[in-house]
Amino acid sequence: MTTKWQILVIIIITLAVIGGLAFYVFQPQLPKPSPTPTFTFIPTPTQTPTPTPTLSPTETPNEEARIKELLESYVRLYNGHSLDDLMTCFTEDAVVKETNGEERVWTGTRNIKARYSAAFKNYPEVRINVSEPIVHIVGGMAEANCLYDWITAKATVKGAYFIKFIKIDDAWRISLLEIRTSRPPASSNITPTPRTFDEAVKSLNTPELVSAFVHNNIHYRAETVNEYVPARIVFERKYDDCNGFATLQAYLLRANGYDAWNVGIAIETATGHNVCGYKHDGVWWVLDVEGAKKGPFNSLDELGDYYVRGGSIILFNPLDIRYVSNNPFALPHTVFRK
Ligand SMILES: [Ca+2]
Repeated sequence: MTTKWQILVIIIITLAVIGGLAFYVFQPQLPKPSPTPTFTFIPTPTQTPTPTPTLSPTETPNEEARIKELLESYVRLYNGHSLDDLMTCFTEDAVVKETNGEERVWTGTRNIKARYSAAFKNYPEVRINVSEPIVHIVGGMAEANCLYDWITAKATVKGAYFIKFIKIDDAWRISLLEIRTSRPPASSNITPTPRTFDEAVKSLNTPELVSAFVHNNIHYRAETVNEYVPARIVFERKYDDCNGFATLQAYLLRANGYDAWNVGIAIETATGHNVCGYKHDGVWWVLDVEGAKKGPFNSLDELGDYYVRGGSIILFNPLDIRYVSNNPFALPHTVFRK
């Protein structure tokens, strides 16, 4: 005999089962949790020693690397005050030149040794730092620009080296070491930092200002194709190779009344070079890559011979370089020397 209560309980249970089934069937599809990623421990492979490449006598190591090694040796020997070994970095007839205000020159290793000997005696703790070398190889010759710090117990002097190298008996040697100590431009204690090309043309109105600005703001970058670009592009992209440095510096000077040119020396050959050359008080001066000032030269021939003896000399008016060209001879130019 079933009571009312029993019927009620059966109904409740039945409803609960139906409700449960319905929920199971129609439950919202929740995204399945993604499985916890498992981390596999990968053991570090055992280091197999890289075999040192050995060069057969016919192979030549990268010349740029060899020049940088020579620079490193120079710094190490200088800092060790190893006078005799330091002299082996130079050619017998090398020249060391200080172009800090008045120019001072030491020619030949005997005089150069005396110079370094005096420096080591006067500053027993002196050492140097050399950084950011930019090497430019031209056949059996090479050039490098780099920054240096000359550090003594009392002060650090900052400056730049311009170095020329020649190869003797398959070894690179320093034939010229030009030491340029940073100092404020004569006309102003602060180098203007123009934001636009037009501002640059107005504010960079002396060779000293152009040199300082270029040294601090434009970087050397080698090119695989010989590309001449307008001065404005060099200014805006902040890099170029020698012809871009020549165009920008000559443009800034010419726009401020200087007789300034992009001087191409032996540019039809692989050993060609471009500099900004300007005539002032009857002599020629050069602003080279990174603003390095050189000179004076008594004539344009002498200037050209400094880089490539007897090489051709082509003059480009920097204001006439108005488009990008891979063929300099398609740009307006004057042949000064064939
Ligand atoms: Ca270029």
